[in-house]
Amino acid sequence: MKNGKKVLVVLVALMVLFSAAAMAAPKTWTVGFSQIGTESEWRTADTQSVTSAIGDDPTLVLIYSDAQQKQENQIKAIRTFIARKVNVILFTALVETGYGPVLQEAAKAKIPVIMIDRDVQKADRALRLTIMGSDFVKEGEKAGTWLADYLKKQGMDDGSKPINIVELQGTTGSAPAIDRKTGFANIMKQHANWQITRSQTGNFTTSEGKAVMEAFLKADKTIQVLYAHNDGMALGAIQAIKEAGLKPGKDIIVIGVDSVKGAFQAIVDGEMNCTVECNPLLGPQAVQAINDLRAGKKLPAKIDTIEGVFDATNAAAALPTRQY
Ligand code: GZL
Repeated sequence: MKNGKKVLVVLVALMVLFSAAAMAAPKTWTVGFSQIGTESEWRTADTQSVTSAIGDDPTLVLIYSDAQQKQENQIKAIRTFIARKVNVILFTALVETGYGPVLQEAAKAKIPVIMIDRDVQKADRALRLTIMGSDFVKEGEKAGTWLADYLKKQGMDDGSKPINIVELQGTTGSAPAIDRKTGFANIMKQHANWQITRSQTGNFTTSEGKAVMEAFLKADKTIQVLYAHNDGMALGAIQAIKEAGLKPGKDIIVIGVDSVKGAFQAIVDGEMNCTVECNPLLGPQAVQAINDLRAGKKLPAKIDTIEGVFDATNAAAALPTRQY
């Protein structure tokens, strides 16, 4: 074969190879991620997991927004993502309501929305593709079930004497606050002598959890149990209980949700009794969902995370391997 022809054959072969490679390699996608803030250790771990998982994928470009716990900032960020024509929006809803119009705008712009952690209200769920995260109702039920078992083992509940419970709620209107309250109430239905005598939001922060518990303790000297919708508020309440001259974990049973390291340490120190796990490490699942979307796959309506319950029987063994 003449040299000229050989060169032509090689060139054509190279062009075919490159075009095949180009076809196979996923197109670079831009991801708009609207996170709600930095209110808790849980949130910090969640943000770190999602942003590093996206950062580790060379075919994904991240535009990140921290709403600083303000819904209007989230709505502005999503509008910016739409204006910048991102390929997909990742979004944690600060509260359940108020996102319908901006989700309509994303749908109109044909930009898919994947919810992580907290979902929007039922009426708006047709506007987003899926929700990945925990079952907050189950978390509340796990907290109530653990308490029933513990009270029984301690011989503290004969089924008739009142059990005085106070509750530190999460951010008012948020999915975890609504659902963790519902889940715990589901278990309370089996215990007519249990009473939630005081219930107030501590907004998922340690400082507000401490302040509200201080007020509870001033008003009520007969508190037996604290159910906090996250460990951050429980840890703040533990400070308030100690400053009131009481022993957290003994004089008052302390239950939290999240399973952050601080809760494990408090359990090991005997100052907390139980934490229900809520896994923030959603990054790998988020990137998997984006890649499935890019490959044209249909996403499931809900992508669940696996979680446990920790107390004095298993916290010390688990603490060394905890990632958040
Ligand atoms: C739950 C998450 C909650 C955590 C809190 O998935 O939305 O928000 O339980 C965090 O610690 O502030």
